[in-house]
Amino acid sequence: MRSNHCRSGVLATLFLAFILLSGQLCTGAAAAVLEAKIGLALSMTGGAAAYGATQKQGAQLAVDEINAATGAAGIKVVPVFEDDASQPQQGITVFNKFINGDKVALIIGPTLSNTAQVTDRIAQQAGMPVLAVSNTAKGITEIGDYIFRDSLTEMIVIPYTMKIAREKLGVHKVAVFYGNDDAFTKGGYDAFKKALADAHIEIVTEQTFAKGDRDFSPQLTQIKGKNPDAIVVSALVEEASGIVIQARQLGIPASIPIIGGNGFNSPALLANAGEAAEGVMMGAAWNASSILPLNKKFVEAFTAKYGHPPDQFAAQAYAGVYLACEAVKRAGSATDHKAIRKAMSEIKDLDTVLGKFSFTPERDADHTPVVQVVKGGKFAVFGE
Ligand code: 1QQ
Repeated sequence: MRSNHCRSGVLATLFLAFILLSGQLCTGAAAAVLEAKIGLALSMTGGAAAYGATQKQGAQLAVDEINAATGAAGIKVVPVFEDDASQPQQGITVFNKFINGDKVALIIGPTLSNTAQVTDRIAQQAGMPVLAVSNTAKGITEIGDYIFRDSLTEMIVIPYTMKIAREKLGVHKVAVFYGNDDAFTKGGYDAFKKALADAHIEIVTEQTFAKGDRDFSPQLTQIKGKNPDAIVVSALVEEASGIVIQARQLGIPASIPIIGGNGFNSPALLANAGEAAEGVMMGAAWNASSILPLNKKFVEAFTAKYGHPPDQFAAQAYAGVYLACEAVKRAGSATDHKAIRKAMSEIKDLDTVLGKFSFTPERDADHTPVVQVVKGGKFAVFGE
């Protein structure tokens, strides 16, 4: 009788503990918080520093929001920011530190495709998931099944941009100007070339430049002599700014639009080129005016925190941190890279500032692009 009583007491206690524990697990309120170290390799210095600066701001905002809601989200993010210096060699150093030193759950970055094409091989070999938030060149996710991206590629954005240019601006013959020593600018050139052929737009001349060039007048003089309807440019923002300024200085009129790719989507273009940037068009993944409820909240919070509105790179980095946390949360582990990789690949229709987000089977982003145009010193949606 007594032992029975005792046993039922023990059972009742166990039952109560079970109820309490399962209640906690369901609400997540007092469940153990999963701490996820995320390595972010972003360009803080070098040619891509303008992109890296806003990427870091976007990522930090997401980290702050997620950590402020840790109780509900059940995850605490510990970001490890490192500068990849816009250089493949420094990218390798940073990736090795993340993999072997910090032992992060996954890596976000690096900023440039030119760096990613070497660093991502190291991550793939080590079985470390990577989420690119700004690589748009072909061949990045092809490196292997641990490599993902939320950045819309040039192969998706450029054809749409050229279709709009042809239909809305009557562009039938163009000059092509591109950097021939960078994975992104070369990839953008390939994307332009294919899109132009598909849209039956004639190329009247092809000109090239190299990273760090400052004088573009010889090539622009050639271009001017061919009298194109538009100039399509595949360049990172430093060189893009110089090209835009010098084209107008050489007397190529604003009625001949300059059309760029992803490299043009930085406010650095507006700051560097000023008045000369007016009317410049570029393919993009995102525009600040997107009316998605999450986006409005993001633009407001970002502007309040930093005193200026976000750009596309900030938006993609912000979305990237949320995607990364979702994968870690679903994997239920910050160290099981195989499980994190699998969880990432299974993300479907997640609400993000980029829209409802799913990865393609090739681990790329897939959503509607937008064509931006510089109007009154801002990136507006073309035609709106
Ligand atoms: C790339 C890019 C750059 C223009 C931005 C970081 O898209 O290198 O792939």
